[in-house]
Amino acid sequence: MLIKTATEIPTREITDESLYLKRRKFLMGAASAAGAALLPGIGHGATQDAYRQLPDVRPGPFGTDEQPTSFEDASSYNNFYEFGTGKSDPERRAGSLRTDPWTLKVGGEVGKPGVIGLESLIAPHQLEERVYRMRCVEAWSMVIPWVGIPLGDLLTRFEPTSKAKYVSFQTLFDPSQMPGQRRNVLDWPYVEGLRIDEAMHPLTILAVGMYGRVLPNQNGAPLRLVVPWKYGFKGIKSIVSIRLVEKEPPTSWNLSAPHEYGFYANVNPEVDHPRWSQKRERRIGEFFKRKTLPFNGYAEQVAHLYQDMDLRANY
Ligand SMILES: Nc1nc2c(c(=O)[nH]1)N[C@H]1C(S)=C(S)[C@@H](COP(=O)(O)O)O[C@H]1N2
Ligand SMILES: [Mo]
Repeated sequence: MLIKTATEIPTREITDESLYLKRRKFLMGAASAAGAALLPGIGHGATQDAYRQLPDVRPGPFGTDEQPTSFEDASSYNNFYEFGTGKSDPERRAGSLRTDPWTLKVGGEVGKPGVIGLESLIAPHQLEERVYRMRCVEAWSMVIPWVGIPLGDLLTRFEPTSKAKYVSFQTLFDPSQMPGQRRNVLDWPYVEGLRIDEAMHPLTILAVGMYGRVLPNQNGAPLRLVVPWKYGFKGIKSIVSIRLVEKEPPTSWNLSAPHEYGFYANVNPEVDHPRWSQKRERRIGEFFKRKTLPFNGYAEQVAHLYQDMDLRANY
């Protein structure tokens, strides 16, 4: 008989199988949430439970104990120019993005380049929750419980070569799914970059969820970057390609307005944006402004990465 009784199945096999099934489910969840958003009357203001819960998430390091922003605010006040330039456009329009199946291409200066499905990309890793302070260059901030994996752990699997000095990221380009790409508000596709030590830093994560659930499309489903000591625009959404490269890669906001947005984009209350101060910020959901902290409060973890740099010149 080839059919094993339950007691004969080694524990490891059971774990792997159930993990596999749960992971399958989380990706299907992303698809059904996107589907629901296309139905009239659903999608706008969808509550948290419209999104599939992620299994096996453990608390990760570096979390803040500050009060998280409400899910409703975090999923309805967004920047995602692929779906329009207004803050409420992404929630209203991102239902047209298909997130399943999804593949990521990893290439450039790596020993093992590849194209990999989201499921296999995430499967070898333990999902972690990281409650991070986030701050937009427009001087508003949020606290978001992200679910993801350290970017460094993932990059290591592809075996970066000694020439890998930077990491370059690219968002999907498909105007049929991303109607904002029919207008030239940015040079599409959206691109971002990090220096290799920033990318490998344990604070830097690739997020697949928030609030314990799969990412809403408007927040960058199914895979987005989260770098909590930098302005929000570094957090590129709906990533399809990661390349390790030798030279500093172009970044979308620097390309569009080089005097306003630099490559580093570290949160720095001492360096004003040319059109407004960066000294304070409004936490979404609060009335009074609060002081902006250097590196968004993560100086202890990351200031050493920039010790020999003039952060006024390298903004
Ligand atoms: N592809 C893409 N990624 C993007 C953007 C965008 O327009 N397109 N906007 C950025 C900006 S300016 C911010 S503040 C954050 C907002 O992330 P959130 O909507 O999840 O808060 O996403 C960033 N990532
Ligand atoms: Mo932003």
